[in-house]
Amino acid sequence: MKVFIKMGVALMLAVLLIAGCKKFYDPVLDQHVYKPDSTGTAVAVNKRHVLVIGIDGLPAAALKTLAPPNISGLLPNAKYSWNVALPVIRTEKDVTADGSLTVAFENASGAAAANGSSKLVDNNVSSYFSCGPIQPYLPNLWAQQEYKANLPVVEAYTMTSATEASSQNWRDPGTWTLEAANDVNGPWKVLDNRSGEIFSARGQTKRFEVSNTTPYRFYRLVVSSIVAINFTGYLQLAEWRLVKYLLSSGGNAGSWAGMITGNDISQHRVFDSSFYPRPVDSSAGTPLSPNLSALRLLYNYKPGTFRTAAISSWGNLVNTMLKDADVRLVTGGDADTKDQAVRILKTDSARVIITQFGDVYNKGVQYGFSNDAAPYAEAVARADGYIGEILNALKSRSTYNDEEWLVVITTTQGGSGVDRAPITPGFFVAYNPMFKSQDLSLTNPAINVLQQDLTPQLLYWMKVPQSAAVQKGQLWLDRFGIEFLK
Ligand SMILES: [Ca+2]
Repeated sequence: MKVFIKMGVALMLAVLLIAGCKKFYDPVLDQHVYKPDSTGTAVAVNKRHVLVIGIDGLPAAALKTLAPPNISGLLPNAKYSWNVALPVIRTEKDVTADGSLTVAFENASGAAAANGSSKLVDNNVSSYFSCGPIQPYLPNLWAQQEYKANLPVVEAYTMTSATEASSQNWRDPGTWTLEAANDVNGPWKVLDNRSGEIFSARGQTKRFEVSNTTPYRFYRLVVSSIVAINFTGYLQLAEWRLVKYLLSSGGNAGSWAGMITGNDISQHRVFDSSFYPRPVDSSAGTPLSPNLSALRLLYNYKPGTFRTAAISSWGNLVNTMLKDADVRLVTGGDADTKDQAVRILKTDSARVIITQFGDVYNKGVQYGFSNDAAPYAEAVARADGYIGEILNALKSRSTYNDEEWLVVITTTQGGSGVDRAPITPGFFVAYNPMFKSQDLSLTNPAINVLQQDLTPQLLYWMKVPQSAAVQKGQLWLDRFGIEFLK
């Protein structure tokens, strides 16, 4: 009996294995079809193609509510996700210069004097503010920064002791609070409370992190004593600086860099449309490593094998991020991008085509990234119409029936994706007529699709090996044989 059960199990496993293999080697989806050439020798005919359509600034929520016919029409034959998380990186910005300083007690010679209050925020640790005698102002001796626009969420601050040597540390602040308010008359919220602080050196910078998630108009450093016990002569301080943190996806540029490099922003570090990776708050950028590019990998794999095209009105995207494309078209706008994509599909032999549309994002910035705003919804519908025209051009190719196209439609992000602006999930739709419709976030185990997954899917489809440099994106199209095909 046991033997029969074992045989039965083995048979079932064999059937499953054969079923899996059959699909994995499905000739319809195989890359090479062998056809005889003029001498009768069988040669491989490469059928695989990829079309990427990126619509900047279209969050999944807006797409789902609007349900434009062309993108939605792909879903019955698509692997898709409505939950494409956007990689963000935490950076910081010194916002001291954005505020205007006032002090409770000015230097006797005025704010602009050698030791006036302007020296407290001049970003020079060698210059210092000095005032005194401070006795009448204690314990409410304060310096205040006011922000009239772009109210910052201050989450850290620094203080630098004065360089003046003769008084040693007697005149350094020893006990203070950092307080915040939206009205100069209060109420003031205490963000940080320090006592018994000692600056052990002249010109020493101390940094303090505070727990704050609220933007405030006023930030106030309230000094209640200086280091010298019972010494109420002079206060001296070289710098007081306010810092906010940024959660940045790098905006559209960071998103595209993620898609094309297969890396997240912590690696590619592209924060703006220069497409130069950079340390934050530094203009000293150097070009992105050329090896961090799906197009470069295609180009290097077998020169001449993969003709590629990049089409967008965003000049820097085409000429920097997508510079390895054989055909680079900087268009006059989205309508032109659509026309050029249609033309390329009809007349060119490009096997990987990447297009970008920017109007949806532009309308989002102007009216909000929601279909409640008519101009935004109209822009989404217009982009969807362009996609319809491009797909029609694709399907009317004379060679279409002998080709295998992976069509990817995706987005950058909802919201600007910079600073603390809300960043909402994007979508990723990978279409081929043979695909079984699947919401990837609902598979078991669920696939957490990321923007940088574009590169591994693209290279896999074109049968080009991944490189070590392109490593953060996850490959999931290779699960074809088991569950992905119709
Ligand atoms: Ca200074």
